Amino acid sequence: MSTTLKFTALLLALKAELVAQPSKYGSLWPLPQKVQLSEVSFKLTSSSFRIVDAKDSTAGPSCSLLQDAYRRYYEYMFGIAKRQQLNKGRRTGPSELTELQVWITSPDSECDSYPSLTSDESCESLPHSYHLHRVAGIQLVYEDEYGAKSINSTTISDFPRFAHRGILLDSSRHFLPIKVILANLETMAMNKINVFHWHIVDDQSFPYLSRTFPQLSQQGAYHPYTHVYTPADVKMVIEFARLRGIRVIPEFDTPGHTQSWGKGQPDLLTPCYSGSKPSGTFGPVNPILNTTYDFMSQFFKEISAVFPDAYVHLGGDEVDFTCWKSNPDIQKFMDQQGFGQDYSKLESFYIQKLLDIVTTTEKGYTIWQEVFDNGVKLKPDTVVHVWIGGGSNEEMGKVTAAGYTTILSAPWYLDYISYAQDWQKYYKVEPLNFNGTEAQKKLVIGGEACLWGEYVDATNLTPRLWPRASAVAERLWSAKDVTDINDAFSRLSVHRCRMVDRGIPAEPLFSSYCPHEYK
Ligand code: CP6
Repeated sequence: MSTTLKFTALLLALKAELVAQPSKYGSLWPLPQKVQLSEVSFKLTSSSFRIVDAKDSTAGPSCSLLQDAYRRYYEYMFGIAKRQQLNKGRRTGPSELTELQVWITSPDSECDSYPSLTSDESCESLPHSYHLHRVAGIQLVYEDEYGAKSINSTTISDFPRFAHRGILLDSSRHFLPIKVILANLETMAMNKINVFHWHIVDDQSFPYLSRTFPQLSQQGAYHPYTHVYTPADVKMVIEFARLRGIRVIPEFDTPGHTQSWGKGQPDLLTPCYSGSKPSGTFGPVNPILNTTYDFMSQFFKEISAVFPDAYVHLGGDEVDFTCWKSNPDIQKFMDQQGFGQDYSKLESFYIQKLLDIVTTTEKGYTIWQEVFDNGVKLKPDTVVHVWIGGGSNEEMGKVTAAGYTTILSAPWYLDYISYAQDWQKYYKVEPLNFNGTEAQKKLVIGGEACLWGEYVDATNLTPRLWPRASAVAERLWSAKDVTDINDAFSRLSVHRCRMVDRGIPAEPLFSSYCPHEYK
């Protein structure tokens, strides 16, 4: 193609992107399952408006999760500063909305529990008794040019299409300060993302401070004090997430991706050989030593106590066989076991033993797809995480045909960037677009956007993630037929400005402006 031709094509592409009609759904994101708008509007003022427990609510003042949420949502609506300006004596006008009654119908006991795969995330909102659910209610509030706030009477009936809507953050390639993690949990809640997949350790560093094996982070973290997550840090992340309906699923990836583990745990990794001598380098976890499994038992016993979610992610991806092949002790073991030269059998041998260990901790587990591909025997409730091959619909067919629950990440690698509106590519993915029965499709519990950390740290994580991950959030929450890309562009543009307003540096979708930018 000639340069001029290319240039014309680019200009055409840019022109085609300039479509910004306001959506009749304003800035709702992700779009609720059912929305009935009306023209009837009410004024909202910080001095008169209150969020209160409805008379018959099963959750009351003792539910700190809920009271905390009321306070947060009030702040989203009016800001912190305005809270001081209480104006008790003022009479309220006839078209003023003074109360949001929140009527919780699930058992009160759920208030102190952790969110789970089976948590009820549905909600109804009725005019006059606005039923606040996480974000939708707040998104209906709009401002006039003087900053006065109103809300239109709206009926919403909402529930998620998929139960598992996650984001993977990688705190090993670069350490992510707690502040950054919390800010992104807050943003996940704004987007109804309900799983934080914490890829906490990897080859490059081991920032998790283990009580049982403190030498792992002492030796394996980038810095033993400043670049670690202490037990108190981890607790804070889990509680911050819980209050926002977000599960924290930690990933401790083995037997590959474990270079940093070897620094503080001698003999855990396989010594690689150069000819007949150890070369001084190490490979994956050593699968032929009993000490390996003693270590894993103790380690995962701790992990299962520290992380309350019913699942842990055990990794199992990208195991490089070169080092195992070089090691004479491993070769001998392969012969004894009758594995021949099939190193995926050795990998399966390891994973099988690991899964048995983790089963004794009463946790469910998630594994990357290679573990399934290698034919490892899995518990029926194992979640298989599909990440290879962009579209990857074939793999989804295979995994679900074998009866396993699955989550999709292959089309949602947000660490890849391009000079384009790539959110549209993520938005257009249809997770159930594979050949299979209805029963198979039911096994797809959701998906995750992955932000691997090689090129990402505290300086650029947030704008790289948002609003691109918002596209994935709507795909996983909203109805299957919510596919209008122009309507999505319009709503997402405003949603992105809402994130910016709340201090989250979400990047722009395209040439545009936000009303509050220069405040
Ligand atoms: N780290 C770990 C990674 C990746 C995986 N696991 C990865 C592989 C390929 C791409 C992006 C990320 N960086 N532990 C694979 C699940 Cl393209």
